[in-house]
Amino acid sequence: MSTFTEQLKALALEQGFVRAGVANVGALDADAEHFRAWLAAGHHGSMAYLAETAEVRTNLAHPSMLGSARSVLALATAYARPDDPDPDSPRAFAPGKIARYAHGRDYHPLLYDRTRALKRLLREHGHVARACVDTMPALERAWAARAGLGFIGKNACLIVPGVGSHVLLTLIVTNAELQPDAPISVGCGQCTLCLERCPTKAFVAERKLDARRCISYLTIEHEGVIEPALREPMGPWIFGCDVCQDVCPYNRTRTVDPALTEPFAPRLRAVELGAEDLLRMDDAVFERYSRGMPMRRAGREGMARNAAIVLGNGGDKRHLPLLRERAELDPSAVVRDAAGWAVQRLADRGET
Ligand code: B12
Ligand code: SF4
Ligand code: SF4
Repeated sequence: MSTFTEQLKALALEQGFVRAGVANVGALDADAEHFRAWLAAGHHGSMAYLAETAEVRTNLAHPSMLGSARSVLALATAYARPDDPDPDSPRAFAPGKIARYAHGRDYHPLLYDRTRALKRLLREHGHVARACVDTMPALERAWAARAGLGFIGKNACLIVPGVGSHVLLTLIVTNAELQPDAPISVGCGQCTLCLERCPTKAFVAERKLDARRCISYLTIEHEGVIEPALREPMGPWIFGCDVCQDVCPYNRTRTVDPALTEPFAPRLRAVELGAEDLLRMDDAVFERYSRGMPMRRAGREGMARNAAIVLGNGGDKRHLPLLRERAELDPSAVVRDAAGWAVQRLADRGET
């Protein structure tokens, strides 16, 4: 006879999660300290919501999460696809790169759907349950590590042995008393590849990221002008960045059934439309392009800004007429600034 915890985990795998683990919701002491120091150093940049909800993030039994919480079920969803464009090919996109997790549909509804049956089972047994899918205030990586789902790599990502770090996390917080798993003890060893290869040198220490320098933050979360010194290192990234994960040896040995990652199959608009198309889009076209896609978060202005920088970095002078036009006529001062920078950069490089 399997225990209730085992039944829940088996159901999680049936729903499409690749791993499930359980932790008790006792205080996250070391992680909470790390998190507070990270906030105090200002590494969160303009993501003020992280500081505003700091207390809840490390305490799932906080009244604004689930006052009666006893356990958390941590779940991993794999998203890397065999048909993802080759990250090493400069022409993978035309031109410009979008992080793997964003090639397909917005993942939030998918992850919520995958939690439904689990919450139902918990409720049928008289428990209450709340799902956290990225947007709820919980320190998801730290809880997942405590639940033995994987370990935190030097790149700050949760790495699931056998699967890698290309996973999205989901938590189900419940008042059920579930059987906790032990955290796992493997780690990065002597490897430092991610720290060395980060294009913007965003890691201030192992597992400590200054988000203000991270391309993912700059291209997705940051509104307004991007600091000029960080534009060139952004290279081809239009939305998000995968460098510190794509160099990781743990992502070269993964064995995930492609059927599980089917919802993340690249959509044509994500792989066929590139920086040039994005820079041309007006609000109405962007609204259609980004419908149901993660790119919507950056907005037309953010995506056009990123696209202009990528075209400047691309070195192809055929983009000069478009960049000059946007530098003059784009309704956004942020995009005009980025396009003007790109024109100057192409002129300075003197390439064709
Ligand atoms: C804000 C945020 C960002 C910010 C800041 C990222 C960061 N490293 O802090 C930005 C925009 C830069 C970002 C980027 C990305 N993100 Co993000 N992000 C979040 C979010 C909403 C909050 C993260 C947070 O609280 N950061 C604060 C830092 C301090 O906490 P943390 O990174 O979670 O680290 C904890 C543990 O690693 C541990 N820890 C780390 N170092 C140390 C050291 C010591 C000594 C100790 C004790 C503990 C410890 O404790 C930390 C908390 O204190 C979470 C969702 C969530 N609700 O948690 C997603 C999340 C972390 N992001 C995710 C993803 C997929 C990404 C990207 C890969 C997207 C992309 N391709 O562009 C990149 C990866 C960049 C990177 N290397 O971290 C996934 C991560 C999945 C995974 N396998 O780890 C999450 C969990 C979303 C999800 N639901 O799946 N993200
Ligand atoms: S996502 Fe890119 S920019 Fe951010 S830390 Fe990783 S390699 Fe650096
Ligand atoms: S690249 Fe190396 S150091 Fe970085 S997370 Fe992977 S194993 Fe750890």
